[in-house]
Amino acid sequence: MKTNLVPEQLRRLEISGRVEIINGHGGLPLVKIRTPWSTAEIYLLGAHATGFQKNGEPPLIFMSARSYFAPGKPIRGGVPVCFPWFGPREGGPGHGLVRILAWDLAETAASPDGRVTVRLRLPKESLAPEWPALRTEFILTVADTLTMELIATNESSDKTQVLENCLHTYFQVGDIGALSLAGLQNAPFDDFAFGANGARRNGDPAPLRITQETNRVYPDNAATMEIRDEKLKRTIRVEKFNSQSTVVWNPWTTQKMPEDWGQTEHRQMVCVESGNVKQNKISLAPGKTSALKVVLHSQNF
Ligand code: TA6
Repeated sequence: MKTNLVPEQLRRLEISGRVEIINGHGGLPLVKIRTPWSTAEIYLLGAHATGFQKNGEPPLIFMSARSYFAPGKPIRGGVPVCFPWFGPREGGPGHGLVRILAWDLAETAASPDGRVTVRLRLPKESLAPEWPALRTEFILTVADTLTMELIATNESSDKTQVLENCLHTYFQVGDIGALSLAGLQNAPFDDFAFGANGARRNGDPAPLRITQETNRVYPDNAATMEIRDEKLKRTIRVEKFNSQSTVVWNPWTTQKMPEDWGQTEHRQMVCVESGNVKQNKISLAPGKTSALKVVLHSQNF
């Protein structure tokens, strides 16, 4: 008897030619999506998108070759969903709980033009008791762009919940030395590289180039970012909604990294992360909803 069958309650959400559900790395349930423009994939563990690629283009999303794929462990690369906190926390996993929890696949849909939407829901009370009655969903819409939405509703009757959210996207690049990042010129940022402990710095007038360990949180910033890759000859546009924080990160060779990271992988990636973190954290009143949305576009040149 094959033991690695996909459970029936998942199989029934498959859509012929559009949505297939398989056991991915580590035997973890993986939703594979195909559209007329692109392919994508997302693990139920952490609602973690691990791939998006437009037909005829290199992958847009970076994945570490050394990533774990195991319950309770974070996937390295892709789009970590950071929630209900961002960054380190005494006694808790980095970047919150939801990235190491199993989400339910709530719905799949394909529109007549071929666009695919996949909705994942965090099992009820997964974040209790500290964050009770927080209905949390992640929606992935795949077409010639990739749209990701993290939606949290405070269903508590009387408790305001203080939250951070962030879609921590790892982008695949030709070489880190061939990049320039536009959209944050002159924007002040908090510097967390080389132990700078969040020192506030003035922004650079020119588009950002990554030439060393870079770990910057740009507060009060809703700007669209553009990643220009002179090696892959493409521009990636990171458009965001309901996000006041942008984080730019590359560990270079100096940030101490865990064993799920390859020594030279910093050359092929940059993180441009969109959310509401640190001074932009959210106070979600009873009955209110936060809806963080990121749309990824790419264009060859
Ligand atoms: O967003 C930048 C950052 O906070 C870095 O400090 C680095 O730790 C990165 O996130 C990766 O975090 P992770 O928990 O995925 O190892």
